[in-house]
Amino acid sequence: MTMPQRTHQYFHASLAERDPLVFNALEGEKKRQQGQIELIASENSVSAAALEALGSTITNKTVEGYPANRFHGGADFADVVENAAIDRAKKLFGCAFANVQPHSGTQANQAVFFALLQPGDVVLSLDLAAGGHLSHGAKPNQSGRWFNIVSYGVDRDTGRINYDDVQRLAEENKPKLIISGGSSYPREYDFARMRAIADSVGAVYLVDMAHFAGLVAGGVHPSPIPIADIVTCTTTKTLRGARGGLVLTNREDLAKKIQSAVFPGVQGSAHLNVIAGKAVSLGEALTDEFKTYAANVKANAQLLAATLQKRGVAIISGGTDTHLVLVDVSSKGLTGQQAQDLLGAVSITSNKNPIPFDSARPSEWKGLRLGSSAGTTRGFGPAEFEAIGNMIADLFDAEAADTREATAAKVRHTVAELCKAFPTYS
Ligand code: DSN
Repeated sequence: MTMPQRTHQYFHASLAERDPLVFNALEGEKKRQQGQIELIASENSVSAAALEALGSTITNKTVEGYPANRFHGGADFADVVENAAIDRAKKLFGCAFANVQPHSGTQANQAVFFALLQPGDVVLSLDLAAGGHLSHGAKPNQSGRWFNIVSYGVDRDTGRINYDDVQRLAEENKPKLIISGGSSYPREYDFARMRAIADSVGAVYLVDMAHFAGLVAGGVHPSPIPIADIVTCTTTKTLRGARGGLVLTNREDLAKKIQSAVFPGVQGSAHLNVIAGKAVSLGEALTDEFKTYAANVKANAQLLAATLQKRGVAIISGGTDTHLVLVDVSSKGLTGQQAQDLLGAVSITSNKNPIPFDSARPSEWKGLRLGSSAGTTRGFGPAEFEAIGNMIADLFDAEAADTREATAAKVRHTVAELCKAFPTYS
């Protein structure tokens, strides 16, 4: 029996044949990634193996529930994949329980809120402008709408969290949940101090390690797992995995609540292709090669910060303990948007960011957030990161000196050479 032409097309025609618009956009994005230096701190590149898992036919499978306890039949391979992701996450982070279904870090946090809190409960978290995250209580987010958020910040002169202030706010407001973590705080958190503060007011302690999870996995950053009640993270960023979230804990009582908060609390069926991608990435993170990568990420970020500082560019908190460098570009007379545009014009990708005590208006933000993960994955080492720091400083200085065209042309050429010398996907 021959297959009807239409059915044959459906299962075999390539994306290029079937949907040139989407195909061309994806090819364009691949070339964009290849031809630019990625410095956005939340970005990275998954392996070709993880990419294959993400694009696999397991995307067709519907499952609700958890391995060996599904609502739908035909879940044997789904269980193999999800169990692999769970086992690898537990081994990698040394925890007793892992939920690998959250579609994102925000949904992982949403599940924690759903598991532990009632609307109106008090949550103490890092202020967005001081480096916090939207899902920890920012006004436009569900967390900020439904919960009573109290924010702690950083000291103006050090750029570091003032833990005495956190203690005071905890005593005054009696939060049910206290959170460490965020999107642009470049320093290590004092997990032990935060644990003591949480204990002193009977709060649950959550660490959102979205940004530095890969550094924890690689053994170059302290782990919050033995200290916090619950740890959430994304699987992207430093962990360089398929895009999604995890919830981890050692507390059996909380694990049960988390399990039903993720499904059926805030999510429906699992995205098995993403869970397969996460399983692959978590397996990769268990290797010695990953440990080397993680050490390099941190060293490269520190070198990038030091290079910029040497050139008179102010770095918030004076440096970094992670992959993330928060630059105060007002030290060179620029706004974050201007700096982002200057870099973007020479194919260096970054994002404007508020710095502590910054304006509420994004157009006035003074910060530029940089990260070393994607470049390190690509193979950039100390020489390349020093060159990147100097190119950025050259671009900033050229604005004041009015030599922007010549400088931009020179930098564009060097960026192209670097991208050619360190190729990504074929
Ligand atoms: N939280 C955003 C960031 O850090 O860029 C997205 O992951």
